[in-house]
Amino acid sequence: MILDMDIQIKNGLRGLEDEFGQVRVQRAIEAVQKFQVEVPSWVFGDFGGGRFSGYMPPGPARNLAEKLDDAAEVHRLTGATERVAMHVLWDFSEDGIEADQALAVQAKELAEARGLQVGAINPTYFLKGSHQGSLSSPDADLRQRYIDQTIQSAQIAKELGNNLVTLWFHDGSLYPGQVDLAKAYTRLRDSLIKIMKQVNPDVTMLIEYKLFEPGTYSTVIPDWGTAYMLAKEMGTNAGVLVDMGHHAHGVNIEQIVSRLIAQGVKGGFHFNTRYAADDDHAVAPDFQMVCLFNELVSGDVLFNPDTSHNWPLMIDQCSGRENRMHAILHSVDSLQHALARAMLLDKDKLSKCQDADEILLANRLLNDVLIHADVRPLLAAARLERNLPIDLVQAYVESGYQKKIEAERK
Ligand code: PSV
Repeated sequence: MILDMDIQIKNGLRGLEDEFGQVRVQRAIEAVQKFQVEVPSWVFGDFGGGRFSGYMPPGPARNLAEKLDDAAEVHRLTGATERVAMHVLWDFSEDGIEADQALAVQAKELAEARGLQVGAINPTYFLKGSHQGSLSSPDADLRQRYIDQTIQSAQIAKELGNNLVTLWFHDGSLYPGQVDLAKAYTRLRDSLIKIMKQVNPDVTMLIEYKLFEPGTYSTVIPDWGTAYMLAKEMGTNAGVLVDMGHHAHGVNIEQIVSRLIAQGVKGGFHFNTRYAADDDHAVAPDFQMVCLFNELVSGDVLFNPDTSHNWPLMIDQCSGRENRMHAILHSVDSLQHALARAMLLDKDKLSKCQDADEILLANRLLNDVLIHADVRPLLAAARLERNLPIDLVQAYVESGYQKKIEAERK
């Protein structure tokens, strides 16, 4: 059986080498082995379910220690998810209003004890008392509370994390006239400028935009243009965070990514899959994901030796129906698929087609990697060399971990 598998992998690799060249295949294997992505602490807890019908996929983590147990299991299988992104009021707070520094210190200790690291710190602007918004709220005291929380988040990111803070604002409105759009924007902008002046220069702040939800008429940062304007006001340590599900249908997200890279704007990713809107489903190894990775690879923001150019990559999903562990493992697998494909592309050949205005030849060349290449043998080779399982989800199913957590977390 193993022998058959070995032969299949070798044959598959040979096929890829014949088509794309040995050098490119080897580079793709190395890229897959180097690839790292953060997982969100909230995918492991009870946040995903409960929105509709109160259903929770079995075995949710009941506290941060259990979330980190699950994250460690994911990292054991993938070797690619050492960092865990955390939400200040979900992970470091007793009352859901104030962040507790001691709990943040504990989070780092819990993470390290499991071979993990604290990743991006997310201020939590959307819990109790923030129905009128956070940094755009007309209530000055409330704004100050969130300004303080953001500054504290930056301190946590500097002292305990990876110097990264990611900001998402739920602020918005349901009806025209409900909110003064200009005033809401300036209150947010001025708060962010105030925050940035008090934040250690080592810390990067990435601003997330979202077209809608919970605001259905307006959100205070609906698009990457607004996020970029705000980042510019905040200075060179601020940038834009792209989340798949935060766009209107038909938006060319890879073009946004390529613009940000070309403009030298700091950027980052929240990966998930969007079928309807902000579904927060597991990442699919689809055409769009490969197009995105194609921009990240050609923009040299993944493995740049000058690490300040590299985009932090995070998964942002919370599985409401499917097994959460399967879903996150599937996401890592899908991202590695997309990366491997993007690495196989012959950029020189593509440029020649573009220069010669060979429209369909360029498109077909891209499709050879985007759609037709079977990179499973390449991923298998990359994983086997690092003593990782070939099939991440199957290895989890066979590990017995799910049975164990379901029994322990009844
Ligand atoms: C909002 O939809 C979001 O994408 C933000 O990044 C939040 O931090 C995360 O999901 C969890 O609510």
